[in-house]
Amino acid sequence: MSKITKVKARQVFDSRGNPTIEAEVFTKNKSAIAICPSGASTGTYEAFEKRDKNNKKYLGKSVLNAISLVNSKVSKKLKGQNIHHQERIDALMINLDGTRQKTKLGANSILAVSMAVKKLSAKIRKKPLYKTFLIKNNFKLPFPLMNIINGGAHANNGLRIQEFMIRPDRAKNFTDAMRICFLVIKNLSKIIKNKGLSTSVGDEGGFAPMISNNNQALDLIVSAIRKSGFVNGKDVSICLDVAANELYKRNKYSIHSKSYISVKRSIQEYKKIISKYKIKSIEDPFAENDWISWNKLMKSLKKVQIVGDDLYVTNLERLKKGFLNLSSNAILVKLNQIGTVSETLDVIRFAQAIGFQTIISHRSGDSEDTFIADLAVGTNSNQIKTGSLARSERVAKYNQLLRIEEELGKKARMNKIH
Ligand code: 2PG
Ligand code: MG
Repeated sequence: MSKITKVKARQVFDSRGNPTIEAEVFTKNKSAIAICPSGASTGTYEAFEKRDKNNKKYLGKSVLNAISLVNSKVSKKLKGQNIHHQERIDALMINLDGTRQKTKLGANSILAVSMAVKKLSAKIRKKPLYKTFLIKNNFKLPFPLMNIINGGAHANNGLRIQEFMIRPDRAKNFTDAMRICFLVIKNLSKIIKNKGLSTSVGDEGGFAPMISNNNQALDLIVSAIRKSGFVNGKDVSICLDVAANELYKRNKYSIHSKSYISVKRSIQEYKKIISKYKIKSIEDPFAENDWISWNKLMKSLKKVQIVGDDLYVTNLERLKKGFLNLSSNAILVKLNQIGTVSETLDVIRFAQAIGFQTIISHRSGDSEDTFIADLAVGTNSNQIKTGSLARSERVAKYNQLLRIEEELGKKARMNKIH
């Protein structure tokens, strides 16, 4: 039996340059590290991210208090535990914290430890990480959802919608999926440049040109798909993350332009862009507490993937509510929204049992840690959303998926999307 001898945390930096937690878990002869990511457009019901809030140090963003709790309390609690007992270890941390949203220890400390435990267990068993989750064989590669134009809280261009993504729906394998996205992105870059706009990128590696109209962004993507020799809506589909929490005020939304309009009119506008641009997936079309509007949209659309992110925050109770209310048909899964690997797996298991598509996701503040690439394959998740083909913290996840595909060889298959 391999027992945990020590847990150590340290402050490192995420892709936005903000402090975050790296945890290292030790057994007698081995150790593994994991880094917690951080969001910008966070849901109210997400597990708590503990920061020092001391403006004199790192403008309030340091995580030194959380780190010292890991090095003292968490390390003491986990010492002697069997490294392969992930659920027990996660439960010990949940109980040690004792609050609903993990406010005492912080979900950022708990998650970094939880992921490091999972990695060390795989390392000791000499198994690739992706083989240690839910799936034992017949692994499938996820379709990438590449965020190629950034807006909302991830850029400063004034675009209402946060993420304009592409999904290579007819890719034969993951390598092919990457080739297709590569071509569209390179052509998009040329098109943006030719218009005299900037090709600088936002937090998730997508271009962030100074345009503020959703349709302008969609037109650019349609041109790039066409220029690459693909058919929009067939070979490549456009997918959106509206992040509508940020665009909500007193029962009205400013999704489609700066002015706030009713839910009824917002749905009409959604229908227009869906049919004009052949949009196949919309994440967070309405705000996190607006269950009724989600249901209205679900009832008025056919064959569109409706994804709950801030709505569910990878929380089983909220997912159950969404299922009962017919709120969506897919869930975005982010480990740090809930705070442990075990709870994340519970949510994925339930989502798959009720026929939801599962989409594993990065955060806008991310790191070189590629845990989510393995998680996507190890749970047969249909899709992965991890930014564009720019910024190493995004590309690292795609590169890990290419390695996994190569290792699986002939057995590798692409997942199914509705
Ligand atoms: C989202 C995410 C990731 P953030 O809204 O889906 O793209 O953004 O990490 O800022 O919450
Ligand atoms: Mg989102």
